[in-house]
Amino acid sequence: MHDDFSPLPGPCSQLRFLQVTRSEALVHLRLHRPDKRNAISDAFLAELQIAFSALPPDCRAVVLSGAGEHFCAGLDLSEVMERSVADGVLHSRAWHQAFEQIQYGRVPVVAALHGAVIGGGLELAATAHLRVADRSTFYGLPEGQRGIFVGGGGSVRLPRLAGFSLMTDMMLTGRVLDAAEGQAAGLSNYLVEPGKAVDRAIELARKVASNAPLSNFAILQALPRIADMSRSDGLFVEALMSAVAQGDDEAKARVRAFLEKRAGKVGREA
Ligand code: 1HE
Repeated sequence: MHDDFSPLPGPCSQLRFLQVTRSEALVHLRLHRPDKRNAISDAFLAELQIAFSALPPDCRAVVLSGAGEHFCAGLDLSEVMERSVADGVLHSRAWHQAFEQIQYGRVPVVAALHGAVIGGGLELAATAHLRVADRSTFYGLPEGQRGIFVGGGGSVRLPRLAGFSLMTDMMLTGRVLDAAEGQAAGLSNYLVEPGKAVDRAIELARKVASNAPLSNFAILQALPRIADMSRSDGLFVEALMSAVAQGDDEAKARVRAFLEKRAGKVGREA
C-alpha cells in the first residue's frame, strides 16, 4: 500500500513522533506514537511545527493520518498536571500557533481519520482542509469529564464545521459520535470503508494538487477569512481575490483549454 511514497530526507527524517514520506507533489505525514494512541505531547506538537515548516517547495498537498488503531487521542494528559495557569495559557497559544500554521499554510491538507478522533485530535483534524473518515472513526470531546477545556482552536473551528449546538452537547455530556453521525454533522467530508481512508485521501490530494496554485491559495487563505467578515467586507475581498486569480497566466491557459475543447467537462473529466 502507498508503495510510491518514500521517506522525505532533511529535518523530517529526524522526527520521533511523525513519519514523513513523499510521492511527487504529495507529502504524507503520519502521526506516529501508536503506543500512546498518538496523544500530542509538547515535543510532538513541536515536531508538527517542524514538519509543516520543512515541506519541500514543490509540495502541493499533504495527507495527514495516524499510525496504529486510532487517529489521535488528543492532548497528552500525562503533561497536564505539571502546568500552572500561566503555563496553560502559553501551552494553548503554542497549539494555536502550530494549528494556524497548518490551516493557513501554503498547501492544502487532507486528513485521513480512523478510530479515535478525540479532544485535541479532533481539533487537529479540524485544521485540515478536507477530512476523509473510515467507518471505524469516532469523535469525542471529553474535556468536560476531564475538567479542562479545548485549547487547540476547537472552540473557533469546530462550531464552523459542525455547529455550536453539537459542540456544546459533545463537551457537556461527553456524547460520542460514530463515523456516520460525524459525516452527517459535517465533521468529515467523505466516509469510506475501514482501512480505506488514506487511499482516498491520497486520491483527493492528487486532485487538489493539480489545481492552479493561485486558486488553491485563494481557497485556503481568502475563503475562511471571508467567512469571518461582514457581508459587505466579504463581497469586497471576494472581488479583489477573484480579479487576482483570473489575472494569472495559469487561469488564462486553463480557461483557453476549455474553450478550445482541450479540457474536461464538469463531471466528465478524462
Ligand atoms: C494517553 C492518552 C492521552 C491514551 N494522553 N496518554 N483525550 C482523552 O481524554 C482520550 C483518552 N484516551 C482514551 O479514551 C483511550 O485511550 C482511547 C479511546 C483513545 C483508546 O483506547 P485504547 O483501549 O485503544 O487504548 P488505551 O489502553 O486506553 O491507551 C493506550 C495507552 O495510551 C495507555 O498508556 P499505557 O502506558 O497504560 O499503555 C494510555 O494511558 C495512553 N493514552 N490516550 C496520554 N490522551 C489542546 S487541549 C486538548 C484537550 C484534549 O485533547 S482533552 C482529550 C484528551
